[in-house]
Amino acid sequence: MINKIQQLTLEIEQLQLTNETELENYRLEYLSKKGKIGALMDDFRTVPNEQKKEVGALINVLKTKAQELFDVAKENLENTVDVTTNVDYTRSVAEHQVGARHPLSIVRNEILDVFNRIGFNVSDGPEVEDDWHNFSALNFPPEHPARDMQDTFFIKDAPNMALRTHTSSIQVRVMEGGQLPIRTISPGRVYRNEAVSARAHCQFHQVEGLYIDKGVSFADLKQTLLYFSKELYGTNTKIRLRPSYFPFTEPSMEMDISCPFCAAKGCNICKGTGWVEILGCGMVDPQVLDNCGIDSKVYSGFAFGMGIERITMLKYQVNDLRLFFENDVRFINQFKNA
Ligand code: 2NM
Repeated sequence: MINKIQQLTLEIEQLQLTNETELENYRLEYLSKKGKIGALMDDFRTVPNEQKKEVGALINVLKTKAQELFDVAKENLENTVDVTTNVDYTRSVAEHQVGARHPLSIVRNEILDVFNRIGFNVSDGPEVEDDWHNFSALNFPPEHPARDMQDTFFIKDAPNMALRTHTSSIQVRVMEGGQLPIRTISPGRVYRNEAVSARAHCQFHQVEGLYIDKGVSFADLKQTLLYFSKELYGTNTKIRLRPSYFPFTEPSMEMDISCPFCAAKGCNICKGTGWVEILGCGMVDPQVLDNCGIDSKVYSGFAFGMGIERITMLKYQVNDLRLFFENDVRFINQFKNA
């Protein structure tokens, strides 16, 4: 009898109860009334009286142990997630909802990328500028209309200071720095005193470029801008230069690209002409070089400037400038995958 009890104890200690079926079989085989431990109770009746105390105690220890094994296994099973159910535990967590980049930033980065690939660095400067860097060094005569209160935001109590009207002011600082040659791109926000409408705003963004070295020619200007246009609008893009005027360049030009929307056949975006204007450019006026401490007898250069809003409106067919400055997420989120 004692042997049998020890035998059963060993037996249950070796069992593995790792699922519902094993657990239930264990319960039936050992714990139920007709199970192996229950059968011991029947045998117990035949145990001689003088041994009953000892054997009874052993049976009780076994019973407790068997019940404990069952309870622990059951608890473990209940706390274990059943990996056979229909849940994919290898799936990645829900994607974090991030915002979209502003369309002006997307286009600015594209422009910077194109020029970065041909050796231009990026330069930056203050948005509040003095008269010299924004106007005088750039050859704006004292009576130029841009110097008028009507066109420029001057700083109250500091009449020599204004919000920059173009990022050329950055390039004056680069030129004054005297590190030649110069190949730089200057992106930034600029300000003009204009009534806000769908087509005009008191703030907008520019990218200006400047290349100064010995022997920089008009041919360099044309090829650089042709490369830029093809990179941004596709390899079939053509460019056209029209004479224009800026105080800081001579000669000065406005550049059109063949309309990227209708392959220059004529549509409502190019107003039937097949061309759309995207930037102004020219050879830096020798006087501007000299103003900035660069010897115009030794060095020459070209410069260009464009409004990022204009390029972005063309690219994404945005028809109201004000959308860029309202930061309405319904507008911005449309550029999530751009
Ligand atoms: C434009 C058009 C033509 C320009 C000139 C300069 C500088 F600093 F070299 F004088 N920077 N950017 C320039 C020339 C800008 O924007 C329509």
